[in-house]
Amino acid sequence: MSENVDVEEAPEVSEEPEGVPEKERSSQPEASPDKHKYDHLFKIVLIGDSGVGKSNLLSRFTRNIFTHDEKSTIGVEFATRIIGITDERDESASVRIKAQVWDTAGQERYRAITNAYYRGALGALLVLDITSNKQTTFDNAARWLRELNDHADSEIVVLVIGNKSDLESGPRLITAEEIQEFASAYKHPYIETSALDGSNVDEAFKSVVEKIYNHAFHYDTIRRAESPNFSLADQEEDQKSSKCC
Ligand SMILES: Nc1nc2c(ncn2[C@@H]2O[C@H](COP(=O)(O)OP(=O)(O)O)[C@@H](O)[C@H]2O)c(=O)[nH]1
Ligand SMILES: [Mg+2]
Repeated sequence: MSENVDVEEAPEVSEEPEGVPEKERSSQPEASPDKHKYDHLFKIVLIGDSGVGKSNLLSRFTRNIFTHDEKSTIGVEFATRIIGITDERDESASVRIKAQVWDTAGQERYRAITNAYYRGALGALLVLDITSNKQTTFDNAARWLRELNDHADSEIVVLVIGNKSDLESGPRLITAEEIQEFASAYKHPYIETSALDGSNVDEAFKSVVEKIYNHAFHYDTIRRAESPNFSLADQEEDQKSSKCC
């Protein structure tokens, strides 16, 4: 699948939310060149315990960067990358989707993720660390799914990720079958990734984007989430006002 991922020459990293798709701004004189054009903007959130690799999955996907530093969490609220996907209803049509992927700023440590984080999200990647304690991982994963249930759109597309697959022969504590069983119980797909060596990272994000586009949502839902009146700026305000730590 990776050969279908349309990597931008310089994947874009944003610190400022932008709520309006490019084509809706195309009348503006400073409209970006073609390679920055996209058809839809999808907000996707990363969730999961601290230390599982959320920030590194984001930086691998958007900038092809991995860092061993524990502090990689601090920094961007979200980063974006445009990928090309196929429209299942018209396979000759290529659709460009801007994935706007939100990362926590470490609030998961305090269980203090705000509603604004989830608002408008069409997809969620629940990241588990295959080298973590099994019981804690599954207890917390169930809690993350409850949190999604409480705060996100009921139709949100969820992908369960077992990260750090490069440590397969090292301190792996949870088998693929065990995570698969957990994910299946919630009817979510499962994929193993490594932010370190890049395995399956593009595939994971692309599969969520494709599912959002092709299966899960009616066109209206996508339009509503993208609407200029649905305010990512409001989200930013909410986040600013709720930052506590
Ligand atoms: N071996 C390995 N280490 C990883 C991987 N992803 C993240 N890490 C390391 O795990 C630690 C936590 O990663 P980070 O992305 O900050 O996790 P977050 O707290 O979920 O955002 C860092 O030391 C990373 O270098 C991976 O795929 N393989
Ligand atoms: Mg982080």
